[in-house]
Amino acid sequence: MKSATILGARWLLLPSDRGSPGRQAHAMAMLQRSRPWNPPVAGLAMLLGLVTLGVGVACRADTPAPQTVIMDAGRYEPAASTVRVGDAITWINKDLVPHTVTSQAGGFDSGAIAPGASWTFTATRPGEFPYTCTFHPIMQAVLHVR
Ligand SMILES: [Cu+2]
Repeated sequence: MKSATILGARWLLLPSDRGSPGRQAHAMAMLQRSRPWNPPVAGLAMLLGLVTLGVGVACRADTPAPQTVIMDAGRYEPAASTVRVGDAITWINKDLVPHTVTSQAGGFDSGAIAPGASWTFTATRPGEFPYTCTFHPIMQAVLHVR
């Protein structure tokens, strides 16, 4: 508890803690003098930590489920998908013939995806990426990356 208290106080003193050894000594003196204040300060620091942790957990719960596109009967379903940079999206070939997922403007190209196989792509840059199957150009869809 004592080390946590000191850590909490040091963390709050950090912006004025840089610089000359004299200043650091001053900061240490402040630390000594403010000892009766330390428990609430440490409590506040811990509370801030918990709040930050809570926000992190909330954000993680907010992330969408892994995205998939089904290739079947010569179609991509859905024909439009939206992901964020860093998100992964998987195409699953449930058709009887191979297909590809090929961005017309570049950016990604799965190569042949055999029947029953899948291909996963992780978006690295934002943009609109219309894509097609090089074997069946009538197959058209678009991937939006935000
Ligand atoms: Cu195809």
